[in-house]
Amino acid sequence: MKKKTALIYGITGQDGAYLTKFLLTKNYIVHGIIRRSSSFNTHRLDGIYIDPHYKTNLYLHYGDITDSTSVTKNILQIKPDEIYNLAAQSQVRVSFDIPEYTSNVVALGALRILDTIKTLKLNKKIKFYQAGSSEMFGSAKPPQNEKTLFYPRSPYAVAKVFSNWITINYREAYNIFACNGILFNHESPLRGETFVTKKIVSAICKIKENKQKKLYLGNLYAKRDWGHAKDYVRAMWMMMQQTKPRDFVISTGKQHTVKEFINLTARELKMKITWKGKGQREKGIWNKKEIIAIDKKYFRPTEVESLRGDSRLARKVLKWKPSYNIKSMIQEMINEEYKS
Ligand code: NAP
Ligand code: F7E
Repeated sequence: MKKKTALIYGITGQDGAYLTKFLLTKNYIVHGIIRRSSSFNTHRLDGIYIDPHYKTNLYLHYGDITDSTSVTKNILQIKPDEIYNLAAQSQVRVSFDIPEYTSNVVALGALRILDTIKTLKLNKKIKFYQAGSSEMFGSAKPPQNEKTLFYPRSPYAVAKVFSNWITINYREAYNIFACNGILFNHESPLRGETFVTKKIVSAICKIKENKQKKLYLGNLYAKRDWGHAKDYVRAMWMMMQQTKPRDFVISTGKQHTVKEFINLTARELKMKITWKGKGQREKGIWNKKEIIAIDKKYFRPTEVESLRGDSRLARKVLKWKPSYNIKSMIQEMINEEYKS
């Protein structure tokens, strides 16, 4: 049987790396777009990438989703069966500092790919996956599902709402197999260092080993529905194997505060943190030392307070369910932290 070809935008990110690994095990030929950078940005693909002088099913190409000519050229040359658009300036806090750039990548990036599929008349050939986000729900009350109205609370989330709707519009207007995965937060050892779970696990491990003194955080009371990236990329692929394109929420259905995540991490490390003070004076104490403090620079101008997904549709139609829970995910993140 002819091998399927996938093209991944955002291949160097957390999800890109897990999806690449997953698709290679499914016997795909995988192409990924990387950005030119003055320092290496492909470390997550270490151990997966093979020099194309040898036998490999993974190929990397330079490009940028803000650059239409490269989008058109790469899609025309590769003519993949499936495109996964995972490219994003994905840091919500940073999107308040660089809103225009964030919108260009996140909102218009999706449009550039979709319009290329349409213009090149590849709508019968290419299936398109758009990385939607629970951030689009913003202030909407949990549990959030496919029918919940969006109320985005950051430039990042507003841009994701555009990419969500432009995907639906191109699906309806041009008969493209295009679907949105509305994924809740998902984490892993490959998570970017500035996201709260990775920042917490990494810091608490270092504090225990006396390699770091203190961890500074923002809002400890935001609630998130945290799953594992490995489970979530499998869901992306499952959506693309359907006969009809449809949008799906992917979530665990369980919710924890940032503070609970800290306590769970500490418990796995056999550390007991006690908490003192309130608001910006709240502190976490371990071994009589103040190891956690609040820094207001990590607060957002508008916060998303409470996310908990209802993924019953995906569980029913895709037969998807997560294999990790928060405890096993934290354990894996801790184990990998000690290996690095
Ligand atoms: P990530 O680790 O931040 O990776 C983002 C990827 O996008 C990187 O490969 C990055 O390349 C690439 N990228 C950024 N700007 C680009 C541009 N102008 N042109 C081409 N590529 C560009 O994000 P992730 O956690 O893997 O998430 C994957 C996608 O899912 C993102 O769209 C994110 O917004 C969305 N999402 C994530 C979560 C989550 O909890 N992780 C939940 C819902 C939705 P460099 O390596 O060169 O920077
Ligand atoms: O923040 C709070 C912060 O940056 C989670 C992205 O992948 O998931 C991610 O967005 C919560 C927020 O993720 C710190 O205020 C407290 O309430 O890990 P995060 P996020 O903003 O939920 C969604 C689904 C995406 O789509 C995004 O691309 O934790 N928080 N103190 C902190 N957050 C950070 N980053 N750093 C802190 O010091």
